[in-house]
Amino acid sequence: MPSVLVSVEAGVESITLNRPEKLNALNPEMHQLLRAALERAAVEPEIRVVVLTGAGRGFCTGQDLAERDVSAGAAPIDLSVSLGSHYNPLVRRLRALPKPIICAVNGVAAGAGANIALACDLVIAARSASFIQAFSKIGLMPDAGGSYFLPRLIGTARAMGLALLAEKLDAEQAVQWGLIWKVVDDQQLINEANALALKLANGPTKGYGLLKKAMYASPGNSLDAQLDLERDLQREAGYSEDYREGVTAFKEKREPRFKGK
Ligand code: LHQ
Repeated sequence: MPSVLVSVEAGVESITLNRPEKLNALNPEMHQLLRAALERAAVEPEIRVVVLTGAGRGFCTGQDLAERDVSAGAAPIDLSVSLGSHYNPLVRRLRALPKPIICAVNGVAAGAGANIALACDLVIAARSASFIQAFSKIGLMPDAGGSYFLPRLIGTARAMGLALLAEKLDAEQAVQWGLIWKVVDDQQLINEANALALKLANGPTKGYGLLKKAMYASPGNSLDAQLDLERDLQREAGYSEDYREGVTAFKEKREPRFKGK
């Protein structure tokens, strides 16, 4: 079985990390397959939403630690190499994808695995899932965007607590803190993720891409800059077929039939 499973149906690309016996810890092959699936989602118009999840009892526990030779005689490892070649491009790809990405966190999300989830647009989690900024347990600091996402999502006090203590944050608490969108019963996770995905797959894809740009530019912008950006992006949205359809449907008192263009 491939270590990342990919399927496309009804406008939804489903990506499943598939190394359950290692809680989907990431190795170079998985990075390559994951990135290829996301590149495909970026270019294929029939894909209008992505769902990312994990097989088994874990979502993803970050870097595969078994791959690192840290024995006394081994040469020091330059971790910036794998961040530069794998993790940073992955997080950038997730954020810049002009289509919504739902992360269905099926179990523990640790280290870079937690932060890959946070890089997605809509995070829903099974009630038994948890998030661990595990880095400090192995002498590292949050990466894969963690030091960016956490303070912005939950504030510096909570971000520092999670990063320093590396304690498990359960899914319920993650929702209460505003780290993720929703928690659902374990058996409902995939149904719920697919229902959200289908809804988004029939939505105004182009508009979704534009709103992602605006939302993710916001933390680094002044109000003035953000207003200018909204003006420019809304111009683009206003030129879309889906805007015409949306307004027409409103006037005709019916549901819109968006084409994603
Ligand atoms: C694993 C892993 C794993 C290998 C579970 N690797 N095998 C990015 C790029 C560049 C440089 C460095 O850093 C990074 C960022 C990172 O992501 S660093 C890695 C951060 N992740 C961690 O430190 C998490 C390590 N895992 C854990 O602490 C535990 O597995 C948790 C607390 C997540 C779950 O504990 P349990 O439920 O007790 O499961 P387990 O520990 O028994 O794991 C099950 C198996 O999965 C086990 O294998 P085994 O052959 O003994 O059954 C683990 O060794 C394996 N596994 N995570 N990251």
